Formats: sequence, structure tokens, C-alpha cells
Amino acid sequence: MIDLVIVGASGHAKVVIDLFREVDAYRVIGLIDADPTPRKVLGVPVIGSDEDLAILRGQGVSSAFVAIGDNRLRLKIGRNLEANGFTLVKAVSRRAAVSPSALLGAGVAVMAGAVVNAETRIDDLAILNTNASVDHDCRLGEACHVAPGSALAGNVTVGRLAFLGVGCRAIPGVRIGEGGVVGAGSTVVRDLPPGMVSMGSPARVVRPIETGPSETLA
Ligand code: JB2
Repeated sequence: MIDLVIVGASGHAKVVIDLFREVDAYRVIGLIDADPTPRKVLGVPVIGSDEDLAILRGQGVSSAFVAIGDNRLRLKIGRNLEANGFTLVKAVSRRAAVSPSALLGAGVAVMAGAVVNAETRIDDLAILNTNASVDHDCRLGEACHVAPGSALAGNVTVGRLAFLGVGCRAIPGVRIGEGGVVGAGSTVVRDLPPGMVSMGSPARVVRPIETGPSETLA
């Protein structure tokens, strides 16, 4: 078993702790959070804040996972960890179905019930959440998040830092622009531009992102 530190100590971290217990390759030694108040999350202790990561690294801990839902923050923390000598491990549930021809980047999360079909590529730090499916030849960009129950047909591109809310659908070949936010339950039938909030079935652009691409609607 390899020692692993998880960054984040809230809801996403809970799901990730369960997942690492299930895969049995890593021992989660603790959580690092902006709020370092000593406490436990599913029995795992919060052991410090970001400043303590260098100490852990010095103690020989070299595997980390960023369990924070905010796309921009997850990307920033993930890249900082790498710059400080950590390896970002993948969190892939045993209950996910991932094609042998799919490519998964560093630090990705593929949750229970997710399906990743042939020759799809998921870039670093992306989240494919519970029961989300991605068909063949898709590209999920760096630090994007496809929320639970979403379904993407073949050849769909999700831009880096984009967010698809719970239960989105996308028809074959459409492209969701970088940092775009697609509201829960939307159906994407044509390309969506970067940096915009879109929603509805069919999904239409409603406004620019106001609070940054990590804004969430679900
Ligand atoms: O700079 C930071 C930092 N900023 C916030 N460094 C570290 N180490 N931790 C940071 N945090 C911590 O991230 C907060 O203190 C908090 O513990 C956590 C964010 O928790 P939040 O409750 O906002 O959500 P989450 O990221 O666990 O989960 C979100 O995303 C998931 C994918 C939620 O929307 C979930 O419902 C969703 N399933």
C-alpha cells in the first residue's frame, strides 16, 4: 500500500476516501484542508493545511489527490503539488467501466457507475462523476467536471475547466468551450462558446460567467 494524502476535506473528499478504500492500493494517511481544525472525515484525520504539504513531502509522502470540486482551485492546487514533487494519482472506482483504449490523465476522478468508452481521453484533474457516461472518441479537458448522471455521445469535446451540471446530455460531436458552464439537465445540440453559462434543452447561451469558470449550477 502506498501512502496518499488527500487535499480537501468536505463532500468530494468523502466520496474519494470511499473510492480509495475500495481500490485497496493506497493508504490515505490524512487530509489537508484550508481549515486545519483537527477533525475526522469518514475516520480520516485532517492533519494540516497547505503549508504542511512540504513537511509531508520531506517525510517521504509523494502521492496526492486533490478532492476539491472547484475546477480552478483543483487545477491550481494540483499543479502546485506537482511543482513540489508530488505525483497526482488517479481515483478510478472499481465500479466504473473504463475502456482499455481510454487515456486518463494525472489526478482524474472517475466515480462509481461512470462509463468511459473507446479512445476517449480525459485530461489531468478532470472529474467524471457518479453514473456519468462518455462515449467513444471524446475529449474531456484539463480540470473539467462532468457532474453525476450526465451522458455524452461520441466525439464530444468538453473544454478545460468547463462544468456540466447534473444530468446533462450532449449529442455526437458537439464542443463545449473552455470554462463553460452548462446548467443541470441541459441538452447540448450545438457547440457552446467558452466562458458562457448555457442551459435548457436545447441548451442556449444565457450569459457570461460572472464568478469565474468554476461557477456551478448544480
Ligand atoms: O486553498 C485551499 C482550499 N480552498 C478551499 N487549500 C486546501 N487544502 N483546501 C481548500 N479548500 C477546502 O476545500 C475547503 O476548506 C473545503 O473543505 C473544501 C471545499 O469543500 P466544498 O464543501 O466547497 O465542496 P467539495 O469541493 O468537497 O465538493 C463540491 O464538488 C463536488 C464534486 C460539492 O459541490 C460537491 O457537492 C460535489 N459533489
